[in-house]
Amino acid sequence: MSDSEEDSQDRQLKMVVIGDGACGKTSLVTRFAQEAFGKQYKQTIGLDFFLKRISLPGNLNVTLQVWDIGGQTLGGKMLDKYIYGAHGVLLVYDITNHQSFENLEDWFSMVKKANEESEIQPVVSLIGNKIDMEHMRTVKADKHQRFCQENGLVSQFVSAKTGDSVYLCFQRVAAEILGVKLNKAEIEQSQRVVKADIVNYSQDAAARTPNPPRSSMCVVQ
Ligand code: G3D
Ligand code: MG
Repeated sequence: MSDSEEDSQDRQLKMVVIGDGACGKTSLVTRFAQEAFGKQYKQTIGLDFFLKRISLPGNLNVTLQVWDIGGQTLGGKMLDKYIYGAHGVLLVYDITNHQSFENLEDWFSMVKKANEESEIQPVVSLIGNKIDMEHMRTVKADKHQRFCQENGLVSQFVSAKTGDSVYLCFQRVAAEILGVKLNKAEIEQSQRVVKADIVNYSQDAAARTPNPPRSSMCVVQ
């Protein structure tokens, strides 16, 4: 069976990456596209998305259709169309840029509005990018966690620069969409660029801890 025939049998999920300019969206999707895990990466010339096949527990393969919104800003005319029908939305901000965090309310409202008439309600994940710049952090982790809890978002921290947790971040959103649980071993494998121990924060622990370690994550259902 050829690759393309195999691909067509996979479940395909639309994932849209949004957030302020310069928060690292293009870096994130480029890093993900280049990860050695999936050989099936194909650049779709002339379109704004690429396809990448990933694996989930239980030998489940899914093809992600990843959309980078490019230079579009809040209020951009085409944005609704990009977001419409997304299964997953990665809401990205830069942990060293407070304004990019403040604008999340508006980005999130846009997601809700764009999907008002859609049958699909996307899984939305809040992505704090640039954790390699922890020393320049201006958005406290507890603010991030609170925003997740208030809005039911999947909380994640990544570095598009080092690759830290990038594959995992897409994998987690896909798993959440399909109702698949990732176990600790799978999370560790996906997070293999991180040398430090992985701390898995429960929602409560994260809420009580003002500054959880940078590799911590919690999934807010
Ligand atoms: P955008 O697509 O959201 O507009 P880009 O953002 O991916 O173009 O990234 C904007 C700038 O942030 C780029 O720097 C890029 O290298 C940097 N960047 C992206 N992700 C990270 C990260 O995780 N860590 C660090 N330290 N920098 C990051 P330049 O200088 O090229 O404009
Ligand atoms: Mg960009």
